[in-house]
Amino acid sequence: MRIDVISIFPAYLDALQLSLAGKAQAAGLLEIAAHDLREFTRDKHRSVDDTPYGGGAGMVMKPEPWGEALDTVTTDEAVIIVPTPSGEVFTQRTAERLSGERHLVFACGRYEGIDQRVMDHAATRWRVEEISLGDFVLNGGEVAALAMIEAVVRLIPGFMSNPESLVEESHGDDGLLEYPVYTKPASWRELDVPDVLLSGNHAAIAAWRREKAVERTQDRRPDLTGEM
Ligand code: 6GU
Repeated sequence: MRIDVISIFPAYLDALQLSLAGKAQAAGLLEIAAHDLREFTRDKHRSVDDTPYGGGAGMVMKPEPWGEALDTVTTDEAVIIVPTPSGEVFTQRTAERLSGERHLVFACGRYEGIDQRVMDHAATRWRVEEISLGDFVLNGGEVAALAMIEAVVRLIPGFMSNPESLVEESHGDDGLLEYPVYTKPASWRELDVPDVLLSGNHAAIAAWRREKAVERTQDRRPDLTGEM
């Protein structure tokens, strides 16, 4: 997979050289490049924003640099992802779908957002998705892009050193949150690991884990259980 990120703060994406994405790049499964939006300006002040038509607070990102940047980095097979709190909500299903793509371009806006014509024009040439991480507001799309990239990249076939760990995790196919996990020592600060996990009875362990996953989901995320 190839991932390009366009931002006025490309240094945010330095974190991708660490950990998961760093390993995937080293293994040749992934190529990530961050681009500075200001490199695509043509005026001497390298300006990327201006006041909103219709008035209101804040600034809006100008269309011209975005047009130039997307024309430069986007290939025919690419999907353009625009992180925005007004997008469709990103879920594990989104991550799974995107992990099968060959090229993702993240267009990270700041301020009050990007001139809508950028997305409208891009949508005439490429697939474009405006995606949100949830119901809260970040100052820009960079941190959201980092989160989405990590969620996608760990699903690329051949990427995880232990792919079994993908089978049983929160937001997996059973729609349940992950059960609680424990490791040694069996007793710590007078708290004991549940006996069943030490029993060696695999059927009993599976049943206990399922019960805890259901309890936890009902308690923390009743919206996932179908009943609100
Ligand atoms: Cl994707 N972007 C921004 N700026 N804020 C957010 C978000 C995205 N998702 C939740 N809040």
